[in-house]
Amino acid sequence: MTEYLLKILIVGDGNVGKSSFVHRYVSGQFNKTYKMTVGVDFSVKLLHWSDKEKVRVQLWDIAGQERFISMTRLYYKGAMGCIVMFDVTNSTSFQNCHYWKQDLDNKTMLPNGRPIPCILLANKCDLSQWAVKAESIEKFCKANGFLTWMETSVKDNKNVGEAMRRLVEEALSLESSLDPLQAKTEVGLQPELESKLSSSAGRSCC
Ligand SMILES: Nc1nc2c(ncn2[C@@H]2O[C@H](COP(=O)(O)OP(=O)(O)OP(=O)(O)O)[C@@H](O)[C@H]2O)c(=O)[nH]1
Ligand SMILES: [Mg+2]
Repeated sequence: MTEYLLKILIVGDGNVGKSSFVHRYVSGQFNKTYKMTVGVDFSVKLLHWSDKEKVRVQLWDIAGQERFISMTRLYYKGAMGCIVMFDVTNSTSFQNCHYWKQDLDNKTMLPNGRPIPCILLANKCDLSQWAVKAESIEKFCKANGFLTWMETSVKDNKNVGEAMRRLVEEALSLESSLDPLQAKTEVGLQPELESKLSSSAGRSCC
């Protein structure tokens, strides 16, 4: 059995639903109340990807409030994929996805020098007051090198698993085309990191 470790980032403005997304993906639950992330939260989900492969998805849920943004370089290191999220009822959070994508591309890359694969998520699609048109999202997605975009509702559990599946698939395909030794080696967590990780709800470390 080969086990892959994939570090996935979740970025975007504050209050767009990043922590809710991670919570839904890892524990299947949704919480209505907003609890601001401070620094970064960690979660892990173990996927039985195939008969021969397990994937340990390590989710780095990065605080979106402006005061935490100076730390991002530290958090991005070693990531193999990213979700950039905005809230469809908040046009500023959509416009700021440009900033988030640039921040990622400027501060991190894959071992082969290419940008890390990113999916753009239009969250809170259950709400009726959309402030962003689907055509604008499509255009923005193509112009900024995203793999794809999807509308999600963490509240209604729409496209949460699908988005993650697409991203993990892409990250795995890149990894195996890079360095077979690196890709096929069984990987463990760094001990100091492992102590900070929880298997369900994340915990702040900074
Ligand atoms: N209607 C609706 N509300 C949502 C959805 N996803 C998240 N929310 C709500 O949006 C609020 C913010 O969610 P969080 O997940 O804490 O936001 P965040 O992006 O992690 O914010 P920061 O930690 O500040 O960066 C919470 O009150 C959630 O219940 C959704 O799909 N639909
Ligand atoms: Mg959060």
